[in-house]
Amino acid sequence: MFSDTIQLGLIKQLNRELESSLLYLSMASWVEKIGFEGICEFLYDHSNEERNHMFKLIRYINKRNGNFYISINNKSLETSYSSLKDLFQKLFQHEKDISEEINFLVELSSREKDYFTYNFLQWFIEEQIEEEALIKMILNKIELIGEDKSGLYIFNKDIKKYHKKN
Ligand code: OFO
Repeated sequence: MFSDTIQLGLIKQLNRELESSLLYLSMASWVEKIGFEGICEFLYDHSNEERNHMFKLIRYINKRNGNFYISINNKSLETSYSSLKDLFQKLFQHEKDISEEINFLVELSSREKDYFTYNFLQWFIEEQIEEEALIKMILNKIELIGEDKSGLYIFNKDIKKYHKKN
């Protein structure tokens, strides 16, 4: 049974995925302006991935014959960061928050005995494990490189190999 509680939880999540997509977009744009085209491409690609996550949720709700809405409030996203490290720290925290929200939804679907949704959400669990690990790995590298300009130059080229294709 596709309860209102589950439907509302999924709607909140799809709006969070949209927010994630816009967050990655604003970060990519900031990075583009400071001249790291490799890191910027990574973030632009990831913005599209987040949009696909939103899409998955929308299509699932439709399959269950539910309804959804997109909620765009007037919240403005940060568009400037003090450093790449600052940006990736914020991104890592964001991904950890999203993971908690997905965990909550899994728990909710189990409580509501909605095993279709429980099963559907397993993909998101796997995805969050990967995303947290990926962003943490990038953050670690950036912390290691520090202010070393040649290190950042090489990393900006290397990041291409971390692009995920979903
Ligand atoms: Fe949708 O996975 Fe990141 O936020």
